[in-house]
Amino acid sequence: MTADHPARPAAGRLSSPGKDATLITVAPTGAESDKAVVPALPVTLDELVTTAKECRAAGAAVIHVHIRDGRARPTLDIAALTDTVRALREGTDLIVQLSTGGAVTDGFEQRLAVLDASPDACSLTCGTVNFGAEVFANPWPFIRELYARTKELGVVPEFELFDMGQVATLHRLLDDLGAPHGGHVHCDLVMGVPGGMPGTAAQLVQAVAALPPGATWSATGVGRTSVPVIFAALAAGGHLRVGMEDTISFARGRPVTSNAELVERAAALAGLAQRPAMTPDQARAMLGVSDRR
Ligand code: KMH
Ligand code: ZN
Repeated sequence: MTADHPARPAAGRLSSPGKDATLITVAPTGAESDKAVVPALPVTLDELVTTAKECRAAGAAVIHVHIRDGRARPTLDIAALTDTVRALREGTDLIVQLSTGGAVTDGFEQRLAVLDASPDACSLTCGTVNFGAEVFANPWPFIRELYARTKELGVVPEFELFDMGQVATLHRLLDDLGAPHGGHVHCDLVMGVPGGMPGTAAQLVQAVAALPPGATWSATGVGRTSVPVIFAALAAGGHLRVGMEDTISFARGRPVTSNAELVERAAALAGLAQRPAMTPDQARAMLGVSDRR
C-alpha cells in the first residue's frame, strides 16, 4: 500500500474509488424549469431519449430522470415512469436513476412509489431544505422508509446532500439500516441551492471530509455555481453532475442550447484533469449497480 493507492480511503480522505476516471451524471430536465421559457428542455419521451443518446456520446454514464406530462408539467405517473425506464434502457446503456425528489408539491406516497418503475438507481435526499421560496420536505420517517424500500427492491440509492445536516443524517441512516443495495455508498453534493450549502470550494472540501469512509461522491453546482463546483470537484477527486435541471445558462447571458453541451464541457474538463469520463459499465462496477438490460 502506498500513499497514492490506499486499500481503503480513511474517513475524510479527499480521493475516492474510481479516481482515475470521472463519473458524469446528466440531469436533463428537473421539475422546476418551464418548457415555455426554456425551449431546449427535454420534456417528451422522444426528447428525453434523444437527449440521453447525445449525452451518452458526450461522456455521461448516469441519467437522473424527472419526467413531464402531456402539458410539460412534472409528474410521477408510474406508468409513464415505467415506460421511460424501458425506453432509456432500450435506447442507451446509461444507468437510469429516477428522481424520488420529484417536485416540491409531490406527496410522500407518490415519491415512494417511484421505485415501482424498477429503475437501476434512485436519488434519496437526506433531509428537509429550504428551496428558494419553497421547502423540499424530507422528514426522517420518509427518508428511512424510502431507504428500506430501495434495499428490498434492489435499487441503488444516490444520497443527495444539500447541506451539512444532511451529511449527519446519512450517517444516521447507514448506522440504522446498514449498507445500500450493491454495498457501496455514493453521494451527490447539491450545492448553491438558495437555502442549502453554498457552491464554494471551501464548502465542498468540508462536506467531503465528513462523508462516510469509502464513499464516492459527485458534486452539482446549481445556477452560476455550476462551473466553480466542477473545478472544485475535479481538484478534490470527485465526480460530476451537470444538466439543465441544475443550470440553464452556459455562460453569462448565454442560455444552454442542449444538455449535451454541458456534458461535453464537463468531459473536457475531466480530461484536462487527467480523469476522463467513465463508461456506464465502469460506473456500474464502481456503484454496485447490476445491469438490468
Ligand atoms: N426537484 C427538487 C425539489 C431529486 O431529484 O431527488 C428535488 C430534486 C431532488 O430534484
Ligand atoms: Zn432531481
